[in-house]
Amino acid sequence: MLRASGVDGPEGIRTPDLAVKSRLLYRAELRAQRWGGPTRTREIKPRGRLLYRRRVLSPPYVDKQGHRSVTMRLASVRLDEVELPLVEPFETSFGVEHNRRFLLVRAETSEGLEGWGECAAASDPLYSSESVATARWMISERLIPLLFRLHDPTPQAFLDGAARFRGHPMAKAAVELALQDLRAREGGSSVSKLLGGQRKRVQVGVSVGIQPSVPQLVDRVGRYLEAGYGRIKLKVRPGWDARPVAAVRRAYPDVELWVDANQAYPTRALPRIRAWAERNGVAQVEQPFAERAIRAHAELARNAPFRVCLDESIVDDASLEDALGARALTSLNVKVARVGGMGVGRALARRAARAGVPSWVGGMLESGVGRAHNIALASTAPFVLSSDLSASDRYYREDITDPPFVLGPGSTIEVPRRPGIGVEVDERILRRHRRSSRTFRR
Ligand code: OSB
Ligand code: MG
Repeated sequence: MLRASGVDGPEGIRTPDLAVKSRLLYRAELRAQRWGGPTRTREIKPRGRLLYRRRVLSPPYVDKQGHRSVTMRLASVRLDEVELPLVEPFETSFGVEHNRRFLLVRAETSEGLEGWGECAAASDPLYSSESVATARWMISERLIPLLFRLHDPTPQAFLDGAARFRGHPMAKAAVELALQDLRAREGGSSVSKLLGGQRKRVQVGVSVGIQPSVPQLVDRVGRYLEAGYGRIKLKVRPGWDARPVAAVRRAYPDVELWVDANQAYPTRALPRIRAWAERNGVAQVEQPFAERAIRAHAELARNAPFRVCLDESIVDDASLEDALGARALTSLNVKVARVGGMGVGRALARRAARAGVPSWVGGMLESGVGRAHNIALASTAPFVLSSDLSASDRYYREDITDPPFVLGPGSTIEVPRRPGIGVEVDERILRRHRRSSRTFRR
């Protein structure tokens, strides 16, 4: 695979020292300062275009699958901020969301092919430290300029270049996903196929937010079961655990029940969690303790009759190695957003599988764009447990992609087979929900 070359240094990008900073990066910053204003829709006019036109196309290369292909030429990248109303509020231990605000990345090649990626960061840094605002800055001020500097912007070349910037995995993932979609469309295959996905349908479940009352929760779960979901994940927190979990178990004796606390418990709550989870036949307890509390998770997992799943704790391969070494997880939630891309997500799931730990794909209430990527990932071999990927109508009355994802037989969702992510963004619907848009050109 070709890596960044030519004007770039061996590590893919020059140091952001003013003296050696590339003209492009510097210009992008100047432009961003000049245009500012997150709420206005504006086009950034191409400047200094001649300089880049003179660059020659690189020779064809042969990718891993053996397809001959020509280096992708990125013409523009659009960054949209969208606000979609949820069908109902989603409450977790860290807060309640009524509308989901998120970023969309649309990369376009000079041939007019487009690739879409979604950024899972929410308005506030509650799930992790990223937010829409930090991701917007990272993408527009660092990642897009980096992208335009790459000689051949494959997903891997992009991630290699972006690796020198610490953190910001959700911002990085959004761009990488757009490149994955683009690369798949260019080769006329689906993202699933490109990743080596074998499944035609993926096994899914539904994540149920904290409800105003226990009867309302039981009713909500009942309607999801009627709709055909075969696995229920309840959001829990101190004060919303033993009672609601017992009520759901009593009402639905056979349902596969998982719980997710999003780090809400102090480690001293361990015996109580173990007791109510065991008593109610909970199959999996997800991230009850803080991200760094590896030992507490290991303690909970020891001889437990349920799986202990890590979500927030696993952010890269080092954190996975440490957690595996400590036996702190018996299930892995893989979110491309949290780990900084599809490539990393797959690698983590494979590593976990080698250690005998099953994986599944987690969700962040994504729109159809992010969900399509997640479904493609879930179609690959190491993902063996049901994923948090529900039908479009569980999240949004009106999604921005077409066709909608629907729940099929046996609590499954069909993996799109068409090129790329396999669904199209409806620009008319998108415009209705768009709060800002900026287009960057090389
Ligand atoms: O921890 O899985 C989580 C949503 C927002 C933030 C964190 C989480 C979630 C979900 C949503 O559970 C699952 C879905 O997208 O269906
Ligand atoms: Mg979780």
